[in-house]
Amino acid sequence: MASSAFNRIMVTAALPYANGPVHLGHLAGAYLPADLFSRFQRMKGEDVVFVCGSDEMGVAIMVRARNEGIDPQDLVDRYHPMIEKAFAGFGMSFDHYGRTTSPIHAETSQDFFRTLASKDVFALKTEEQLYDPEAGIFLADRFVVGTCPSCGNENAYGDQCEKCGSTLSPKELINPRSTLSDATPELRETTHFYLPLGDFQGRLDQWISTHPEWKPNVLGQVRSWLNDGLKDRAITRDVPWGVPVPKDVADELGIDAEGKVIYVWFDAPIGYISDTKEWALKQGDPEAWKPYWQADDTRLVHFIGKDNIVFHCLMFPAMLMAHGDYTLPENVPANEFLNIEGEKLSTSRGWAVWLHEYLEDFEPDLLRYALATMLPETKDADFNWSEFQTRVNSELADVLGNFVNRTLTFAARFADGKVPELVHPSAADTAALQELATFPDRIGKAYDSYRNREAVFETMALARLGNKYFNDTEPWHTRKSDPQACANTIHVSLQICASLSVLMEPVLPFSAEKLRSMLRLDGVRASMPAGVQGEIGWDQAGRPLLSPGHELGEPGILFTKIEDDVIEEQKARLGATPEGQEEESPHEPVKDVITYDDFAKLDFRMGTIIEAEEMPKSKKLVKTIVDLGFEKRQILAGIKEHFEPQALIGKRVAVVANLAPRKMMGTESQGMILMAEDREGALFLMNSDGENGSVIR
Ligand code: B3M
Ligand code: ZN
Repeated sequence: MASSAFNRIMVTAALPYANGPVHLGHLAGAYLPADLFSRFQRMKGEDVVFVCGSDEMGVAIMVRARNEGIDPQDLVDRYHPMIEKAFAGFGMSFDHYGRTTSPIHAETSQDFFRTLASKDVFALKTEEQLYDPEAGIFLADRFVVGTCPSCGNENAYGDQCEKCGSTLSPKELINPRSTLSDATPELRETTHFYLPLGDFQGRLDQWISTHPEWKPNVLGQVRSWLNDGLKDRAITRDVPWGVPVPKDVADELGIDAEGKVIYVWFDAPIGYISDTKEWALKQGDPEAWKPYWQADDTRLVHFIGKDNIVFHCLMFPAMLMAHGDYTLPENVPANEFLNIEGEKLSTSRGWAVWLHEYLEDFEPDLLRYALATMLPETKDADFNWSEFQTRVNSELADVLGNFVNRTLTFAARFADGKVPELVHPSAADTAALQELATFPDRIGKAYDSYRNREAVFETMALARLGNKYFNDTEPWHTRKSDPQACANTIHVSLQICASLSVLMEPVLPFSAEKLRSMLRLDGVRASMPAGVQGEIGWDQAGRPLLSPGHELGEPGILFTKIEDDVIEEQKARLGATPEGQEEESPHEPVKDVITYDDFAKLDFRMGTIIEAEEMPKSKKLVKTIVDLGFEKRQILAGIKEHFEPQALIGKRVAVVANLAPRKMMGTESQGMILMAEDREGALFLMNSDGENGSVIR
């Protein structure tokens, strides 16, 4: 096995963007596979560090925050803890989960950038880009709208016209305007740093060819990029959110660093290194990260989804090569995509299973197991709730749970709750124990080579073996006819249970622990970081782990079956607005900028509603009389669905006092009552202590 040449394993899982909660697709693409691998390797006794963190930089975060009318920092502060919690709930065994807004990350990325600059790796290119003179920033593609040159759509984006689908560059737009200020953007010169990937083509090609064992889906993509020829990639951006380009580097090259940040796909993979540094600090050994990244005997493995292949197999390796101090990934076992109920996952349509929501309804192990059997390892795969139910009911409950339960119940009733001695084993007993001995290797080989579906299938095969053996030896008969044979069945079955409690640990960590407590089996090596270094590890799990006479714990139920209506409810949720995400609905965009003179034309006053009644025949209107101090006004307000007219009397309100009067349903309205409308459409009055007639400005 390749791992013998390595003395430590560095595992990374793609850093999720902190612009939304994590869902099933995330889990299937990178996190579950990475966790299965890390837990297995720790049980094997390998020295593993597994890191991940939130990706908090990048234009996507900035745009999302802008749409919500909040600061990017507030956006990531909302989602980072939510993501971290969902991962913890699923038992992701990270040694560290960081975030790319951390100071260590800024420093690490800037140092990396600086080193590459000092080695003259970067190319510089000066080009004209659209600049918003009012907002004072260069405009990312999505911040420019204008008329599409192909179809005349007046609201085409700088990168694409959503009407006719043509791909555009911001410069092609007719009458371009900035979405930030509505100003007409000007072309300004800006200089960007480029990573000349073409210069690395030969080395990358050569390196990739030393890895024929990589997954075909990964090699396929990489080969096609290489065949097309690698091109220079801009690795800086002129946007107000990101890791700043180091000023010293820019100064030396005579470039204005102001407003220039490092492109998110340059800093994000460096995030893995930053996370490892933070882990090392936590260990009290700040230098401890180094061998994991820089020693030749480190096995570096990146777990990602297929959309990240080019970055992890070409761009980041080129950066690592250029730097010179780093080791290259040993494998990048990318997964394909996971569909849900036969349809492409879509967060905007609510066609997703949110991890935090799942955890409110089910145990994490059930999904870990079911999903592991459906992972998109070689091609896109489909998750569906019925299959989830089948996996849980007919495999976890009927096979694994049932075997454990009947063994432990038999031991409690007919062996005094102790492990009986094995005396004169039958051929069946010996055969079962011999086969048991082969499982650590069978399951382990699959995990080690990223074949998780197979590993999980083999794990269940051990439970099947147990069940079959139990059935074949018929302890319910031998109990009377041949008590020693019955004792032997209980003995062997208990040994299989004990082995299972170790070998099922990567995929079913929570249930494995439950099972060990039913068996009162101690001394098992932990699969979590910094756990117990028990003497029973993966390689010991094939031999009898329980000594005769050992006292067992209470038998219990490992898995409960899931009823149909529970599954129906989950299916019905797909496509609906995700629960707990109401705060996600966007704030209304801020309207076009007005001048002070525009504003000064409006006359707002405080008033008190002194009369209010329903307008006959109107569904919406309430007729009010508002006392403005200097006069009383009749004002119609479309608020009947929100307020009981009676309840409005005496309420203080803000009024637009100089709105031209207009008739509604034959009745004149002489102004307008101002209200705050929240994102759910609820209305609130605007109150103040100022006397009636007070001017609001
Ligand atoms: N955040 C993209 C993604 O979530 C990106 C991954 C970074 S890994 C260094 O697909
Ligand atoms: Zn168009």
